[in-house]
Amino acid sequence: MQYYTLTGAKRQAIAVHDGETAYDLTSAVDAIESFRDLAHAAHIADTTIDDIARSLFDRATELSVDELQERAACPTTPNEVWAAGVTYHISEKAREAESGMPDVYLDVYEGERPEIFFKATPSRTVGPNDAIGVREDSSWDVPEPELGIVLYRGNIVGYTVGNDVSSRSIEGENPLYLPQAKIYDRCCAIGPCIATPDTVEDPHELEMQMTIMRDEEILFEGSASTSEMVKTCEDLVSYYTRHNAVPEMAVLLTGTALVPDDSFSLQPGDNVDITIEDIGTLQNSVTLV
Ligand code: DO4
Ligand code: MG
Repeated sequence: MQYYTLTGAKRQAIAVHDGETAYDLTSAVDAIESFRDLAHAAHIADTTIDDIARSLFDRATELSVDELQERAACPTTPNEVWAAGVTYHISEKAREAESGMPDVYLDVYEGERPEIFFKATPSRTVGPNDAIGVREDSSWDVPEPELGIVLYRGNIVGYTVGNDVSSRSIEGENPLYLPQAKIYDRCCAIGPCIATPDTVEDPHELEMQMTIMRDEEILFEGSASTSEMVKTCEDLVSYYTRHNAVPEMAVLLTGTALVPDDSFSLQPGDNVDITIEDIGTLQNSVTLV
């Protein structure tokens, strides 16, 4: 099932789409108003999030699918967003090309230990239909479409679409500048929903597409599959949670499979659409930060 956090005039609500009908679960139980509340309830009841949701259907108000899309906000407020890098061949090649120190990227692409880095806090993360940021002190900026793993207490409870917006000029100057290339205001987007593992049967077989528009013109259009990833989601989660007291709710992005040509850089006013099979489309505009 797919879970949407909805903004509203009075309060937020958590809604679910089971493939046929959409339900406002908060209308059934006031105390459940976020994906985290559902995950918490499932944890206490020792059951799945989908089972908790199903148990509320007969008391919940039905919604139209249009309303889900129109009112969709950030699907969860993760305490932390982390990201993996150089998990696809195309990303490894792009990093080698932009860097004066290409060997570090080849070593991590081929190595057993993945590159996993801190990406964002809730204050730096935006949801669907909000603006992602490009830094004013950067000259080369790209969206990075990535499958996001949603974790509750370190366990996989769902998947979302993520955008690891990045400065290639800052990272390319020196790999030690990575935190500045990756972490800044509006550097991360997730959404439009969280699809639970029963809905995403195999996270390693998902088609993804990205389209970048400027003034009604398509500047980039590309597609890839998560089957091209050299690591598994389980591997990435295992390294992220190792010797690391992970927070209650986290998102782990799994690396980019799509890299626009080197001549491309995001500009304020651009629109980025990222679609991942079984999850949906994350749409964001671009602003200067
Ligand atoms: O080492 C740089 C990070 C690469 C990255 O974010 C990616 O491959 O998605
Ligand atoms: Mg990335």
